[in-house]
Amino acid sequence: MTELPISADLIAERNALHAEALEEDYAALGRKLSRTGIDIDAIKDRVAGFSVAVPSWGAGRGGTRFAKFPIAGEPTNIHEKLEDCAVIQQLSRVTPRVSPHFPWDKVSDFTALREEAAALGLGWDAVNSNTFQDQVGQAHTYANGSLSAQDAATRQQAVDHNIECIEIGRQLGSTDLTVWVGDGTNFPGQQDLGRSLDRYLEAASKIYAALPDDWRMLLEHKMFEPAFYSTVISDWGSSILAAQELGPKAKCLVDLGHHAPNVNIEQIVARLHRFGKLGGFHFNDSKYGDDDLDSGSINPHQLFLVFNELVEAELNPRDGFNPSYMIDQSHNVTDPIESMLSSAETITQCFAKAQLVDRAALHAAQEANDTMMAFQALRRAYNVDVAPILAKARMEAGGAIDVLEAYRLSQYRGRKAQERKAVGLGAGIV
Ligand code: RM4
Ligand code: MN
Ligand code: MN
Repeated sequence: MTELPISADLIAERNALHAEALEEDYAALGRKLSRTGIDIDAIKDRVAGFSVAVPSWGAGRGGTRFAKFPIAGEPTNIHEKLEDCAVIQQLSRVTPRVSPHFPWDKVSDFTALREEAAALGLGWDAVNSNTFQDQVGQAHTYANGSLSAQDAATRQQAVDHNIECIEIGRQLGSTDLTVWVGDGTNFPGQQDLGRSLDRYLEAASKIYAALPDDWRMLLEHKMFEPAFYSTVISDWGSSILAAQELGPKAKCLVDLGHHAPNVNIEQIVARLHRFGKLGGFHFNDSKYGDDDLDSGSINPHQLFLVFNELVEAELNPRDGFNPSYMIDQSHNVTDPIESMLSSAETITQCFAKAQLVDRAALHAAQEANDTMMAFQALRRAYNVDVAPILAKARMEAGGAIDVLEAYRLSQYRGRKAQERKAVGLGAGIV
C-alpha cells in the first residue's frame, strides 16, 4: 500500500486528545439508550458496516452556469481526485468507494487505475455515463438528445458509449451502470412526447442487453434541466415503467434533488421498494431544484425519513433489495473534501437514527391508529444526538474522532496548492 495522504501520527495524536471525552459521551449515551432497551454497541456495529460512495466529480469545485470559483490545490484529473477521495476515506472510514464518470475520468490503463485506487484504500462504485455533453471529435451531437434522439446514428453512439462504460467498469471491478440522460425539450411541439420515450426504451434495451449477469443498470430520473419543458425520464413513474420494461437488472436511482419542491421522497422510496425496483441513491440536498447542496444541510429530517423507509424495507425485503448509496453534490463555495466529510457524517447520522426507532412501538401505534405515538416513535429517534456512536466507530476503524479538525491541521490543501497545477476559470460542473 502506498502511503496514505494524511499522517497516521497526526490522527493518533488528535484522537488521543479527544478519546477521554468521547468515552464519557459514549458511556452516557449508552446508559440513556439502554433505558429503552437499545444496546449502543449493536448500533455502533451497524454504523461500522455502513458506507456511502463519493463521486469523482465532486472532488473538484463545482459551479453554476454563471461561474466557477476554483480553489488552489483542487484536483484536475482522476489521479488527483483519487488522492482527495483517499483523504475523505482515511479520516471518515465510511467512504471506501469512488464512483467514476466517463469520459471525464478516462485513462489509458484501467487495470493500473484500479491498482492505484486499491493502494489508496479505495474501491469502485457505479460507473456513470455522460451523453449530456458533446466531446471534442465526437461524430454526432447530443444537442437534440442522446438515447432518445431522432437520429438513429446519435442513439447508437450513446448506446456504444454506455457499453464502453460497462467495459471500463468491468476492469475497475464495478457492478452498476448509472444512466442519467438530459434528453428532453424546451418547447411544446419540439418532439413527440410518446415517440421520444419509445426511442429511449429501444436504445436503453441495447445497453441492458450488454450488461454482465451480476450487473445492474440504475436509471436516474430528473424533473428538469437541461431541458425545461419536458424531460424523457422526468420522474419516478417514468423511471419505474422503463425499469420494468427493461427487465430485472434495471432499477431506479433516486437523486434527492431531482424532484419538484416538497415532493414526498420517502414515499417514492417506499413505492419503488414495494415493486422491487429501488436501486440506489444520490445523496444531496436542495432548496429549489437540482441544487446539489450538502446532504442534510437544508432538510436533515427528510434524509432521516428516507433512512427510516430503508429500515422498513429491510424488514420487508423484496426481490434483490440492495440499494447503492452515493453522494452526488456540487461544492461551489466550500473545500469539496470538507463538504464530503461533513456530508458523509450527516448521512451516517441519519442511518444511525433510523436504527434507533422503536419499531415495535411504531408498528403498534400504527395498528392502533395512535397518530401522536406513531409520530413520537420517529421523533424520539430523530432527536438523539448519535455523534458519539459515529465518532467511536470511526476511531475504532482508524479514522479521526474530529474529521474536520484533523483535515485542517494536516494542511493537505495547502500542500496540494504547491504541487498541483492551477485550475482554469469557467462555468459548469467540471
Ligand atoms: C446530473 C445527475 C447525474 C450526474 C450529473 C453530473 O444532474 O445528478 O447523476 O451524473 O448531474
Ligand atoms: Mn445524480
Ligand atoms: Mn443532479
